[in-house]
Amino acid sequence: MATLATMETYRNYIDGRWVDAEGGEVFESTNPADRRDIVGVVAKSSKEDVDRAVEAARAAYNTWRLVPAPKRGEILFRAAEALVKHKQRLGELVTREMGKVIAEGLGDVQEAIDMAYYMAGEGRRLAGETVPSELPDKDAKSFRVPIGVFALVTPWNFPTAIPAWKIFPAIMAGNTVVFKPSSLTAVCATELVRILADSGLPKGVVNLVNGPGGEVGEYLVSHPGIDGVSFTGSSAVGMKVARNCSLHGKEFSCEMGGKNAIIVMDDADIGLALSGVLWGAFGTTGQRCTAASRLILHRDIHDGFVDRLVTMTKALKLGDGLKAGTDVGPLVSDEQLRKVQHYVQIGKSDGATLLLGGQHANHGDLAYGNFMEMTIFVDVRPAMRIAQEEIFGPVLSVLKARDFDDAIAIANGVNYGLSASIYTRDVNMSAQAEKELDTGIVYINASTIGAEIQLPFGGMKRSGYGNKKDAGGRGGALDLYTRWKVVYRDYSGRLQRAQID
Ligand code: UN1
Repeated sequence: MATLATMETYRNYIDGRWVDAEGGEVFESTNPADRRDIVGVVAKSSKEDVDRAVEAARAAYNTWRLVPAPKRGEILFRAAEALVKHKQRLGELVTREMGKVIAEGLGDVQEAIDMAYYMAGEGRRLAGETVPSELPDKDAKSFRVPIGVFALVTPWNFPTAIPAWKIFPAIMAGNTVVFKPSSLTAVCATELVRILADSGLPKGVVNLVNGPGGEVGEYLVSHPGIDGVSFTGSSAVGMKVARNCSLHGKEFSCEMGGKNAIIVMDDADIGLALSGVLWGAFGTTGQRCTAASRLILHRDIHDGFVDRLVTMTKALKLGDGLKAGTDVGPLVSDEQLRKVQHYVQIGKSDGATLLLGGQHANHGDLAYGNFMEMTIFVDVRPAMRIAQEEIFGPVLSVLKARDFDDAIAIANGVNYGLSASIYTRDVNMSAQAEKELDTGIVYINASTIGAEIQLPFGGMKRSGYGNKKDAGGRGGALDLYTRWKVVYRDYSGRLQRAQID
């Protein structure tokens, strides 16, 4: 276990240099599986640090936007190679700082690797259109241009993947960025930026400022030197960001929560559905915006399914994600633990039946961590708060549906719309579900989590503000980080009038 004396300080990265916060202040990032373990001491920034970072990004933008995109992509290719080389170390760091089990810590880094290779290649495409003109000797084309300086504000639940979703496409497209990660995973964020810095990125293209979201994050996103904001986090903060950006004409994308449902129909492969429910509800300790927090069971299979689910859930081992055999890690912080416990109380007082879990687990090895038992509520009605609000923990609300239409209505009857899933063997029913589920992502015979980076990621309704998705695919990240420019070139040497001649 590290002690403060041996501890490295994780500094800000501004204009190509690792620097302390102006005020010299620091904060600690701790291991959620054992709060005595300090993962790192991190620079605690203030407004002055943000000003310097924005200034550096503005200056770098003038030259970076003119670097040919394939050359920008080459730097990401080198970063991808470095991430592969350091995958094990970084994966362990993700687990130590955020708590997810090591297989998922490695998966987090793998998602960053995937995005790095994908965007490295995109540097050689970044395609626009060439279309025929309606007039002779005239050509017409469109191409993507960068937008300027982006503020990237990221959550703690994917400490390397979500920053990668945002930073890599933004810089490949020619923008420069100021990156403000969650303070809970500042060390992982710093390691990611180190890899980029060591991959030959010119100074000022990526700037990192660590510090409290309420102060540093808010100041950053409303800074007049910022042209666009990409935010992933809570709905309350996202709404504020969206309002502020609209007011000042900034590009923005806010990815927020979910209340994702898995529907299991009476004809489903029950074993397959059970494994998908366990993975979706308790993987990452329920701390994904795509987590399955509602299970909608066809009434004919409800009781048998719940029995098997409880038995399988009891067999999952809660513990330190770095230890072999652990299935589910801690919650990221004490604050999250309290929030999840509060929802358990709400569920009980709203009349749902607590079938399993519901307690803070603090016996033996778990004494110093933020561990929460895996929790299952049955007799949940659609209007209950535990069936409507995002809990972001290992709490599953089970609802009963009469038939397919009822199941779809329950699934859609929430303000969120990120991810949904249906288990059925009926091909027609799966096609209907695909059409009717009002979510950005639909899974058929698979859980609600595990989106891949080559397609857009984002939700409908309150799951996202801004008309752009911030990650994945050309319809996602590239649309957010670029604008279309159109050029008409008339080489006829005479006045030609479109729509008239
Ligand atoms: C998130 O929880 O914010 O689709 C992102 C998934 C992951 C990303 C989740 N690839 O579950």
